[in-house]
Amino acid sequence: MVKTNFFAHKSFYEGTQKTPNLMKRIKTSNSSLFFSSYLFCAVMVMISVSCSKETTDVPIDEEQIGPPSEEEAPKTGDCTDKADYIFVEKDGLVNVQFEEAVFDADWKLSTDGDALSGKGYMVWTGEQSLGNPGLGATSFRIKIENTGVYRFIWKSAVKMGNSGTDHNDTWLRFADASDFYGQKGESVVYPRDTGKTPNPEGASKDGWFKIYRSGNDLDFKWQSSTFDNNGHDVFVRFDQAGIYTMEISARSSGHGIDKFALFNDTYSKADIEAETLALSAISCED
Ligand SMILES: [Ca+2]
Repeated sequence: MVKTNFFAHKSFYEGTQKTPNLMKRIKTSNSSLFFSSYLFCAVMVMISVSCSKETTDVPIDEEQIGPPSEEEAPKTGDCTDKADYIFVEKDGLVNVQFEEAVFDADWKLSTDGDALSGKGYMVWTGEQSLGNPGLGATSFRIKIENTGVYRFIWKSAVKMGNSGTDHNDTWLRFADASDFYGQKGESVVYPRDTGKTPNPEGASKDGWFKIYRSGNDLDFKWQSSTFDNNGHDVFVRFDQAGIYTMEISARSSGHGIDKFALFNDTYSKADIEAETLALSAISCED
């Protein structure tokens, strides 16, 4: 556009060799047109730059990528790094999105299906570690105000194969809690290598329980058992208020975990399954 106008004005100037006054008027007129032309083009360029700036500099809202989040945990303090997260128990409940921790690269955040919540679920895609806990380990710090016994439960799914008895478990440990055990009626079992007995049938080592889900309904459900073929519910006791560490590590590939909860007898399993309770607040200050 600039080039076209420039040559159009040049040819007009070259074709007028009449009198000096006429030349002056023509030159003045030509200069004026020339200036107007540049001004017009400069304005057009500015508008163009302005327009392209508006379309390219709009920040992309990361929250809009993927499925919408059902709920957000409230955060207190300068809380941007997951490594600093402390989940704060309130009124006898710890309610946490499992993906809110720092994970090994072989734990993949996934969002397929309808039953997940939060930003998705974590699924182990690395090697299986059926006999040895510790592979792909991560932890959640939990601040307990109300001491006592809490039941532990997570919401998990079999995301590989079509059998409810494979790809259905992950290791769990509460090493600094006052107690960590499985219970079914009068039967109470403790993890192996803690010095406490009896121990459950099936895998257990170094204070870790194998925590499994059962049944051939493979999609996400709230169920956590230990002790093979004799499912014991899982409990943790905290005698002192303070910050405790919950550890998990990979056992079966293809086991997906969406959320977990610890709850005292104020709540029932049905309350947790309803998923209407608020997520635990996240603090980043000890
Ligand atoms: Ca989740």
